[in-house]
Amino acid sequence: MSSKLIEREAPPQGAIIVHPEREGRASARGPDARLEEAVGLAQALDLQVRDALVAPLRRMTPATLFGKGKVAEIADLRHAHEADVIVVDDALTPVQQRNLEKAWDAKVIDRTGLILEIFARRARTREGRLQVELARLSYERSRLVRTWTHLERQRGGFGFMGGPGETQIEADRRLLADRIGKLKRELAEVRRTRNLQRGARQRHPFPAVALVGYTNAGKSTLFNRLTEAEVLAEDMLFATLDPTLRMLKLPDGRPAILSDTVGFISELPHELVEAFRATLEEVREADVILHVRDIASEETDAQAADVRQVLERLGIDLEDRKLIEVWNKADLVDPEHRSELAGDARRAGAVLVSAASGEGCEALLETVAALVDEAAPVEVHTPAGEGAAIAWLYRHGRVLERESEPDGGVHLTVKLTAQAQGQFEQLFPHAEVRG
Ligand SMILES: Nc1nc2c(ncn2[C@@H]2O[C@H](COP(=O)(O)OP(=O)(O)O)[C@@H](O)[C@H]2O)c(=O)[nH]1
Ligand SMILES: [Mg+2]
Repeated sequence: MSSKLIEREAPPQGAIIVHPEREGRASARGPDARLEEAVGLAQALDLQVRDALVAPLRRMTPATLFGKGKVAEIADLRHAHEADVIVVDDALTPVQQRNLEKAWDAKVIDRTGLILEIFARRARTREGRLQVELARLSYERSRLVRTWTHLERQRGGFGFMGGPGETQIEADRRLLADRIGKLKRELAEVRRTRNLQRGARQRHPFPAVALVGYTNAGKSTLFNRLTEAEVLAEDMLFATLDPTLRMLKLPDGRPAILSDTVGFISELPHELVEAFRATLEEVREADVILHVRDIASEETDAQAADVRQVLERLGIDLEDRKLIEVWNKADLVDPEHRSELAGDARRAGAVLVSAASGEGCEALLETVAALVDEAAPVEVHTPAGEGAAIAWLYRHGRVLERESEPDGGVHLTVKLTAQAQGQFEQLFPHAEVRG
């Protein structure tokens, strides 16, 4: 059995990406756009893409998917580029995968395998990790079943003839079935306690901002750009846990938490839908969602429609959500088109930025701050000697006014998120809070 996915070996470096173009495929996107997406996915795995090509499939070749000529051509490319891995952006049968690995003398990953690997790296919650592992094992199991059927057919269809190969596969299948059963029970257990975990996560009283959008839209670049100014002490909290969560300083000085997410993927293999949902848990809980779009792409409208649909399917109500469209890659738009686009963005309530150059990012942060700010200020009275309470308010909210009173108490007018207010009231029961 192919256990590469389960072992999670470190990914090889150099890669060649091949998008098989099937004739008559009902796809909303052209082959070049799909190839570009596959390249983005490979980069998300830190693969170094050395070459990328669309390979038209003219006739059925069950053993290797591609015809002889194409297999030889890719073998040459693989040697010329010294690539360690070939990504085939489609579903491969286990037999095809094995044959191609032999023909190319390289590791071969298909589309499902690639996406699974990305999800595995990005799953944040325990539930997310279990969900992804379950999808991985189910993927492995489907490969075993197909391999087994294949062997059976080779022997003329007499399954009862047995043999060492079959015994091994049977054992592997049992092992997988056991692990899948165990995972499902764990998952059920985690779900039961999920509400507890949610409560725990809300303990940090900062507003949460989540980046969503298509693969390649520029989420990670924007994530780095928006949080580059300084690495805050609070980052230490997340650093060891999660490289995709970072503190963000809003222009008015308040902190927020920014999360980078797995990108949306066109035509997500159906067996990965649950795992995908699980990796997007934090989007459901965000105060503000930034929908990052590659505005320079020809596919930008189709992609945006897909993203909205996925968010809706996740149960995220876009009507009363605080969602900002971020039109990224403004630097790639030609100059005469640019002012028109800026006008369109204004009318659509979107913010035009370039994560690469930093243009528009300050305006974006202002927009985020304004959205996070909508709660009315609260009046807080702290009795004498509650210096810690005052310091806490400065750290977690925005103090608009401060007045010392004759009895040594302090009166403050503060903007706080609902979570922060709740936590403050728990931590400092002697303070008086009026909304
Ligand atoms: N020209 C330009 N390229 C960008 C910009 N933002 C991101 N990119 C590039 O787009 C590609 C995908 O970016 P990445 O942040 O990885 O996208 P993600 O998949 O959404 O996280 C990378 O090659 C980035 O360098 C931008 O504002 N302008
Ligand atoms: Mg990214």
